[in-house]
Amino acid sequence: MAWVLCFLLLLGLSGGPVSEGHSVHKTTVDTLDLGSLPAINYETNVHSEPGPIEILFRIVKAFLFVVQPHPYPEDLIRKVIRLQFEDTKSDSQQPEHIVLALKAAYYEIGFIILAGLGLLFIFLLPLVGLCFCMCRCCNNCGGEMHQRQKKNGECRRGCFAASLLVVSLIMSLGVLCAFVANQHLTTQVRGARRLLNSNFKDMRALLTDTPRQIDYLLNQYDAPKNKALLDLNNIGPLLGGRVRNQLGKRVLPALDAVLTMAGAIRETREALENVSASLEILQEGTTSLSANLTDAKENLRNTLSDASCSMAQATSTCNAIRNSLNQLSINANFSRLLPVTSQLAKVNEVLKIDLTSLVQQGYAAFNDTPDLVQNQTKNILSDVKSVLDSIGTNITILIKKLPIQKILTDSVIYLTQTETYVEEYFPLVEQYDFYRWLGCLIICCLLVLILVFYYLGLLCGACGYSKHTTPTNRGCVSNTGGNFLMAGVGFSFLFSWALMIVVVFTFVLGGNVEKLVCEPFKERTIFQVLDTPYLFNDQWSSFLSGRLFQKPDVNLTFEQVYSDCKENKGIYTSLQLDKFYNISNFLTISQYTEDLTIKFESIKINLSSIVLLDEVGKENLMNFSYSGIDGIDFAAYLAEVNKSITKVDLLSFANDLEARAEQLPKGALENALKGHASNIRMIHHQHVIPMEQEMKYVKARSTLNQSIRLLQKTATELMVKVNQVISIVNAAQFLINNNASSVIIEETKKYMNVIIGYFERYIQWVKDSVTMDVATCKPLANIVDTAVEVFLCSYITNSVNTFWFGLGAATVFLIPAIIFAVKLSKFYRRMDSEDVYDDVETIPMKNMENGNYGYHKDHLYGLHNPVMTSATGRW
Ligand SMILES: *[C@@H]1O[C@H](CO)[C@@H](O)[C@H](O)[C@H]1NC(C)=O
Ligand SMILES: *[C@@H]1O[C@H](CO)[C@@H](O)[C@H](O)[C@H]1NC(C)=O
Ligand SMILES: *[C@@H]1O[C@H](CO)[C@@H](O)[C@H](O)[C@H]1NC(C)=O
Ligand SMILES: *[C@@H]1O[C@H](CO)[C@@H](O)[C@H](O)[C@H]1NC(C)=O
Ligand SMILES: *[C@@H]1O[C@H](CO)[C@@H](O)[C@H](O)[C@H]1NC(C)=O
Ligand SMILES: *[C@@H]1O[C@H](CO)[C@@H](O)[C@H](O)[C@H]1NC(C)=O
Ligand SMILES: *[C@@H]1O[C@H](CO)[C@@H](O)[C@H](O)[C@H]1NC(C)=O
Ligand SMILES: *[C@@H]1O[C@H](CO)[C@@H](O)[C@H](O)[C@H]1NC(C)=O
Ligand SMILES: *[C@@H]1O[C@H](CO)[C@@H](O)[C@H](O)[C@H]1NC(C)=O
Ligand SMILES: CC(=O)N[C@H]1CO[C@H](CO)[C@@H](O)[C@@H]1O
Repeated sequence: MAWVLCFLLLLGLSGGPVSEGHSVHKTTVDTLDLGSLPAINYETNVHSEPGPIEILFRIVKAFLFVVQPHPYPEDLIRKVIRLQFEDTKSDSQQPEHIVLALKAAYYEIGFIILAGLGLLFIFLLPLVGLCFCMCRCCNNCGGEMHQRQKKNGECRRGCFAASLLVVSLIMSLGVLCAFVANQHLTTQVRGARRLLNSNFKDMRALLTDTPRQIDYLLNQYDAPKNKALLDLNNIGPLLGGRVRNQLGKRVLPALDAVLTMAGAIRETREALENVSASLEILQEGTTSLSANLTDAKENLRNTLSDASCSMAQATSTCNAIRNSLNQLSINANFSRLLPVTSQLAKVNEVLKIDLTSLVQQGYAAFNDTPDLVQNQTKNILSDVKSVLDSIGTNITILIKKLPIQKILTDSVIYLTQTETYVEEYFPLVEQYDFYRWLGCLIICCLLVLILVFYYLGLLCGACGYSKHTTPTNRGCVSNTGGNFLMAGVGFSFLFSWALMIVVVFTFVLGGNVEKLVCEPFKERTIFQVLDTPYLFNDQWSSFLSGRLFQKPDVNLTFEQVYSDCKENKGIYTSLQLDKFYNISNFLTISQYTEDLTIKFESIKINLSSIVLLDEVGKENLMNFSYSGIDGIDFAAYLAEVNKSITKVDLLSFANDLEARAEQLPKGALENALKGHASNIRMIHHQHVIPMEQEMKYVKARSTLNQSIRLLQKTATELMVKVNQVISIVNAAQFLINNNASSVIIEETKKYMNVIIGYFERYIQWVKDSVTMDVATCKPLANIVDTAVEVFLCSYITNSVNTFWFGLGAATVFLIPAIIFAVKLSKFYRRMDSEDVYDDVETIPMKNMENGNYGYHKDHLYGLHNPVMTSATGRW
């Protein structure tokens, strides 16, 4: 009991902090490896294997069930125990006592009857023996050495011999049974030391390993602490990274927009350049075409002003030609378009500032958030670390304050004392067991002696028997046999009462122990009695907790403790230590959490140093929007590009001209017109075809078209876009400067919860370990099992019960053995006289009732029976 108490103290004080249900980030916390608590290895295996003798045990148990079939009298035993512990106040309880005694007597009726019979045996048998002896001494009761011949003499003799043999055999079995039981107990007692030592070893393991387990629990504090420190050292990536990710949701799109805008600026410049270049090419092409066409037109006009055109047949044709002259001109006049040089110059000015690199700086600054956080939390970190150290120190101090060492030393001393005690007294026990063994052996030997007489008697009687001898002239062997039988009878009378005393004593004792302790222990009903409230102490509802903890109102039952320990649960659970030293109260992390929270809340992170886009960048953007590309006459450009090169197809114009010339009278005019037609065809081939088909021009047109459209698109939303981008950037910057704190607070909380989660996990683990795994109390159950089930029941009670069973059977059968032996000896022993036959062949004469009528004096035969004079001969 003392060491149980030690464990309670030890465990109750080994507390730590406890949590209040923070949201724990499982994934992170699960990486916290706390290892597994080193289990205590117990080696005791309380399991007695009696071997073949088990059959005897069962027979005895069956016999006991017949003797005492009542169920376990819980109420009766409660009342008896209560009486024991109550002050014997008054006589007013006398009737109650009587009722109780009657109930007990009723319960014990089987034992009482058998014990009564045993007592009867004890008192009557010596008395009967005495009477019988005296009776025989007076030559009565078969004491006279005369045998009456009877018709069925042979048959009776055979019957008696057989009966005696059977009875002797039964008795032999009984003796054997007693002998085996006696031997079994001694063997078991010799083997008990190993079981005892194993129990001691387990107890020692429990005592020495429990502090180790608790040390392990405490040392594992390093695991969450190191994990927390690691997280604290990585506060930049962990906390800063989270903050960056959160802010990034708004900051990165802003920077991306600026970057896009920078790209748009470069694109604009390219488009402007494309426009300029293409325009130049096209202008060049059209200018020379225009000049040639103008020349051609002038020449044609000069020709038409010739006199021959005023002739009648030619006038209409000439007029028609003159009217069509206007068509001989370029259609797409690129010289009409305003060039984009000023815009290009402005955009080039804008591009002198590298907006892209400014944006990259913004990205870089923003991505440095973790470093910034790391730099700005340096002081806090050391504070938090010191709090963690302080928690660890506090726990250690708490543990150091525990009187564990002293308690354990005490327990060990107690254990050592007990062990020494056992060491010292076990030889004594063995010695006493040897005396007991010797005593029982002697008792068995008494019976064996009697049996030997009987067996010898039977043997000699059987050997010495001859059909033809008359009782008076039976052989020496036969006579000796008879005497042996009588000797057996004598010893039976001598020893039987002593044997019966042993039997009755062991029967009442062993039987009751079996019925009142062993059986109910096996069925656990005995616990129901032991756990009855107020049984042993009328102030204590629970004796166990009252005794152990002075807190009797806690429902601690023997049964629960025993079965919990048998399942090898922790002592904390088995003894319901939570009712006395609630580990949850010690393991409260909330105070530490508070300190940590304060420290974390004081974290101030100022991200103002992050500049996403400086003023130059913004002005640059604005300058771009002022670049004037929205002033370009896109419609004019598009119109010119869409136009055909010339107003009419020059080839068909030339053909028309030739056809008209044909209508004119043959002459110089016709020839001149035909020459103009071929000149126009040449212009077509020289200029129009290249402009239509040459790559340079085709590309220039398409580039112009494409670039102008792009510029047009850019120009339409230029102001809006630039303003949008600038406002997005400003908003993001504002977020960083002002509202980042809310993000930071939120993320700090999450970060802190992760760290606190480590400790919660640790504490939960400590609690679980303490309730389930620390100081598993199997040895306590083992000790009870060893003491009650093995030593008391299996070893002692079973052996004792088997002993009295065998001995009792043998002793009881002494009575029939005596009767048969006495009867049988008559047939073996040589008689002094015998019935006289008138004729051997005829029926013998009736025996005379008295006198020596019909006797033949032995001297008539010249023989003297020496046994007659001996003491045994008179039995
Ligand atoms: C400029 O001209 C080149 C070559 O024709 C072309 O590949 C490019 O796409 C044009 N750029 C723009 C912005 O129109
Ligand atoms: C083309 O446009 C320019 C400028 O407006 C003008 O001077 C020239 O005469 C035009 N040429 C033609 C053929 O219309
Ligand atoms: C952090 O501090 C170190 C030294 O004080 C400095 O070199 C580094 O530039 C700082 N980083 C940031 C992001 O402020
Ligand atoms: C450690 O214990 C001391 C004294 O009990 C107390 O003042 C201190 O706050 C404790 N530290 C922590 C972190 O709880
Ligand atoms: C103990 O058990 C009894 C009933 O068995 C109950 O009335 C009582 O409240 C229990 N006490 C405690 C402390 O659990
Ligand atoms: C132990 O303490 C915890 C919290 O303090 C409580 O929830 C629990 O019920 C207590 N257990 C007992 C048996 O008092
Ligand atoms: C952040 O620091 C700047 C100077 O670096 C300061 O002007 C500003 O007020 C600070 N912001 C906060 C919220 O402390
Ligand atoms: C913007 O334009 C103004 C006037 O054209 C000029 O003075 C200024 O330097 C430009 N700023 C930037 C950043 O290009
Ligand atoms: C280009 O010319 C086609 C006909 O040749 C006309 O349908 C189209 O509308 C013109 N496009 C523009 C932009 O003038
Ligand atoms: C066909 C034609 O007249 N082509 C002339 C166009 O103008 C250039 C010079 O301006 C002359 O070299 C071509 O012969």
